[in-house]
Amino acid sequence: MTFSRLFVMQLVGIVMLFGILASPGWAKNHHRTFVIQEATYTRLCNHTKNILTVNGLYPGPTISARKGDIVYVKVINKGNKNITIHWHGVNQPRNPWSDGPEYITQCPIQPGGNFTQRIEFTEEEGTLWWHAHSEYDRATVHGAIVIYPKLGTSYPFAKPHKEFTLIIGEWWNANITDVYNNAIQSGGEFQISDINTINGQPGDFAPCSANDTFKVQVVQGKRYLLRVINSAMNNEFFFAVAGHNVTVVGSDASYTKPYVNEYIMITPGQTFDLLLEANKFPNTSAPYRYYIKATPFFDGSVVVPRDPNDTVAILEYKTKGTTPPPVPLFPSLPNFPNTSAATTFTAGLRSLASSDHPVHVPQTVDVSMYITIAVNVEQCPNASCAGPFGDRLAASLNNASFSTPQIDILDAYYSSISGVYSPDFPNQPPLFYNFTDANIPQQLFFVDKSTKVKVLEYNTTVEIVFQGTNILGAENHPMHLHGHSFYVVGSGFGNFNNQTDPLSYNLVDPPYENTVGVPKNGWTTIRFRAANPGVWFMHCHLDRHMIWGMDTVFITQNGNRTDAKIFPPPADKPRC
Ligand SMILES: *[C@@H]1O[C@H](CO)[C@@H](O)[C@H](O)[C@H]1NC(C)=O
Ligand SMILES: *[C@@H]1O[C@H](CO)[C@@H](O)[C@H](O)[C@H]1NC(C)=O
Ligand SMILES: *[C@@H]1O[C@H](CO)[C@@H](O)[C@H](O)[C@H]1NC(C)=O
Ligand SMILES: *[C@@H]1O[C@H](CO)[C@@H](O)[C@H](O)[C@H]1NC(C)=O
Ligand SMILES: *[C@@H]1O[C@H](CO)[C@@H](O)[C@H](O)[C@H]1NC(C)=O
Ligand SMILES: *[C@@H]1O[C@H](CO)[C@@H](O)[C@H](O)[C@H]1NC(C)=O
Ligand SMILES: *[C@@H]1O[C@H](CO)[C@@H](O)[C@H](O)[C@H]1NC(C)=O
Ligand SMILES: *[C@@H]1O[C@H](CO)[C@@H](O)[C@H](O)[C@H]1NC(C)=O
Ligand SMILES: *[C@@H]1O[C@H](CO)[C@@H](O)[C@H](O)[C@H]1NC(C)=O
Ligand SMILES: *[C@@H]1O[C@H](CO)[C@@H](O)[C@H](O)[C@H]1NC(C)=O
Ligand SMILES: *[C@@H]1O[C@H](CO)[C@@H](O)[C@H](O)[C@H]1NC(C)=O
Ligand SMILES: CC(=O)N[C@H]1CO[C@H](CO)[C@@H](O)[C@@H]1O
Ligand SMILES: [Cu+2]
Repeated sequence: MTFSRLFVMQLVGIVMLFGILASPGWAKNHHRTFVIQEATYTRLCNHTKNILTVNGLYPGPTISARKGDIVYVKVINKGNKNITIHWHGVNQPRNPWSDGPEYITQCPIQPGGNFTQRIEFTEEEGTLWWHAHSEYDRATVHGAIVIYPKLGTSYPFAKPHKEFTLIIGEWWNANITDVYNNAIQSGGEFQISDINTINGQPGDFAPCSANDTFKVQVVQGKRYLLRVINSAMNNEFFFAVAGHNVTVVGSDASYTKPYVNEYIMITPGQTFDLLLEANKFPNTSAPYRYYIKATPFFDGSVVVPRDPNDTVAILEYKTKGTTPPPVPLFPSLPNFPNTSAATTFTAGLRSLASSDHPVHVPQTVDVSMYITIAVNVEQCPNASCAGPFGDRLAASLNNASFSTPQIDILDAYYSSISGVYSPDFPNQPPLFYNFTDANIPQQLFFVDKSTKVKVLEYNTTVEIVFQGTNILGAENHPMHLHGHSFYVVGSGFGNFNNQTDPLSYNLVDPPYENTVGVPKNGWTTIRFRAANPGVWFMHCHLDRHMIWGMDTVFITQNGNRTDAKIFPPPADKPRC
């Protein structure tokens, strides 16, 4: 028996292969079924345990489509708990109903229930992913989304010989529902994962994983596309392939200018499309196997519990004739706290900005927001919680710590149900001080819960300056916006200076992303046009920060034209 000895991994391979082979025959609109169910896995050699899955697969099935397609996914909950599914990075124009975050755009699908979600790929092209958006379920309930160019169009780079999807994840030996419930009940930290994985496998240094370590098999002289997804709950990663540079050609399903690197840094929620030239064999003095390695990046100013384990896959040249000795070679990756290595990589990303793939960067701003990001505490009666000072861990945006309501905000908005949320999320923090100071006064640590949303008029342009703070420790926060990608026009360290920092904005070819890392004790500016009417969650993609309240919601109102209004709700929308 081996670590998650997954006969199902082979199934995933077959499904993916079938997807690619079958691609010319796809209907423009197609249907998939996702059955939420527990499946039994053997892990760490000897133990078997159940995990929640889609269709018994871990990672779950890949959704393949072309730009312009609509995929209907019937999600049937045969598990024993509430669940929702989110299509991460898909804009879902006018259709927040299918977006998925629990109690934001829908009530959960209860055990025995089902819900058919409509996923329309309008501007996305490249790699995205789907995942559960309820409690801590996405730890095991996630999979890839691959969006190919429309028929008759092609990649803006030479067609790769073959493609591979690499999903980086975190594995818990524990029951995920227990991990979630324990943290919620105690008010303290979440139990950390036991090991990090690539396509469900930690790699051949972990006990019993050797035979199942994921292999990328290549042929000398060919070019490959690696679709890399970070599905981890809390870990950001440096990622590299030994002996080979990678060329970034896409991020978050948007093409980039080709960008050659020895490594990448990828936050939870992000995806990168990488070209790899298999140019190292034959050369009998060179090894024919190279390690693909992801190592956690963490530069926090205070020590928080984290899973430090590296995870590996293998790049293997298919040999002809004599087989050279298998001498695996490791990539050299930046050390875990290397902020400048992370920043250097991120700062080099540029949109392709070609005539076929143009950018539409808002040059003027209608709504300007300055949003501070913080990890906080919430007062706990009798100091009986497991967080700092006996209080409950919390997190906030502009000092508002988001509390998830009992019925979904979309329903409350659409049906004018009052008392569910308040439309007063502020455009700036209640107090200005040195946000990155080493000694922030303790009274600023505390926050209260509320459900504040920001209402936007249709078609307004929005600029958000995210400001990292040093409350209870600074770190890189991957901020994710539903319903839109945004242009990342600037980033820097320290307090944002509203006089000088805008002078450095890139309004020509900034990267177009759905998740951006706001650097430790630094700031990041994004711009987008609010032309997607609906209710859209915005949150840190470190799951425990999201759960602690590092979130808000944008409600974009309908426009005047009939094609600028939210679709009517689907009849099978889950009820609370
Ligand atoms: C698996 O079980 C066998 C016998 O029960 C034991 O000797 C071995 O150490 C176990 N291996 C691991 C990795 O736990
Ligand atoms: C986790 O434990 C709960 C009971 O505490 C159980 O109902 C559930 O099936 C378990 N989940 C998995 C995936 O094993
Ligand atoms: C989906 O839910 C509807 C309404 O409860 C029910 O009639 C139908 O049988 C369910 N379908 C499946 C496949 O579970
Ligand atoms: C790996 O496979 C080899 C050959 O099939 C087998 O002898 C060995 O026991 C396997 N190792 C593990 C950890 O499953
Ligand atoms: C990778 O790129 C760097 C800088 O562009 C270069 O110095 C290095 O030789 C390249 N490495 C390989 C293996 O091509
Ligand atoms: C073969 O590989 C070795 C080790 O990577 C390298 O030093 C040598 O230059 C390579 N030779 C050729 C012809 O590429
Ligand atoms: C803010 O605090 C940081 C860290 O203590 C310090 O380096 C910086 O000079 C301070 N900035 C201002 C404007 O006081
Ligand atoms: C949105 O605003 C832009 C710029 O003001 C304008 O060109 C465009 O027509 C507007 N779109 C809609 C749908 O109103
Ligand atoms: C610029 O920042 C200062 C604080 O540094 C603040 O008082 C002022 O209101 C800001 N101006 C604008 C236009 O946001
Ligand atoms: C909708 O029409 C009204 C009345 O003509 C106008 O005042 C308003 O600005 C329009 N709203 C948008 C978002 O275009
Ligand atoms: C499942 O969802 C329903 C509907 O929102 C809710 O009433 C119920 O409390 C949820 N169950 C759990 C265990 O959270
Ligand atoms: C399987 C494995 O190697 N797990 C390691 C992950 O990291 C922790 C902390 O260093 C180790 O204790 C585990 O052994
Ligand atoms: Cu965060």
